[in-house]
Amino acid sequence: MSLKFPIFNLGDTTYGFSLNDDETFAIGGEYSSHSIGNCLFITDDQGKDTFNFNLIRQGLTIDISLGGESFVTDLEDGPKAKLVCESAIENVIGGRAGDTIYGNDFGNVIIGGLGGDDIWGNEGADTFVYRNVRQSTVANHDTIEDFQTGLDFINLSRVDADSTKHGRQHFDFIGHKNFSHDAGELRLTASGHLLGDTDGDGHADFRIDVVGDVHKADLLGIHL
Ligand SMILES: [Ca+2]
Ligand SMILES: [Ca+2]
Ligand SMILES: [Ca+2]
Ligand SMILES: [Ca+2]
Repeated sequence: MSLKFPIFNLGDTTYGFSLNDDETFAIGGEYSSHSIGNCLFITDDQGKDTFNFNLIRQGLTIDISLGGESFVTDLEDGPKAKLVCESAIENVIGGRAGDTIYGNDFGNVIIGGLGGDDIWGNEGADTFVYRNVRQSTVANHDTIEDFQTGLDFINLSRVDADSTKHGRQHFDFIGHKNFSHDAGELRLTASGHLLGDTDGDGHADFRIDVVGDVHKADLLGIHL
């Protein structure tokens, strides 16, 4: 039994989701509904649209491909509700725990959020956006599973790379060199680990694992 709940929206729409008392998905804000059964279909062919899960504290599987399903992955009895994409959603903001995120064939903007996220951009020119170093720490790092150099980007322009100075500083990219105890250095290991030292102690505080070739030209918002 699933409830069909089509929503047609012109323009750029952000769909925000939260969990209600029954731990089922509910759409927040003006789309709020607490009577959703176990399945919510999103139909939205217009504009650049975003699924925003940043209020969700449980791990999610998020799939914005056509027919893709999104649901909380760590509920004890399995997903009690899910979202189904019936048309193009362009962008994703993940939840606060470790999520598995699948983009679609369009160019997507994907923010994994807190937690160690496994992210696939799929086809199209995708941009993986980081807003602070807490989004991908050494202990809980993201993995970008299908990076395409020259097509996809990792955008670090909003990250404060130096915790020893006021305001926001961009990372200084040092290639394959070792850290020199200078806060704000970003290095790339031979195995595709992007490592950032934000406090200058010579140890990484920020880490993104990238599967596939990645070069400095693929990184936005850093000093080369
Ligand atoms: Ca894509
Ligand atoms: Ca996350
Ligand atoms: Ca993350
Ligand atoms: Ca700073």
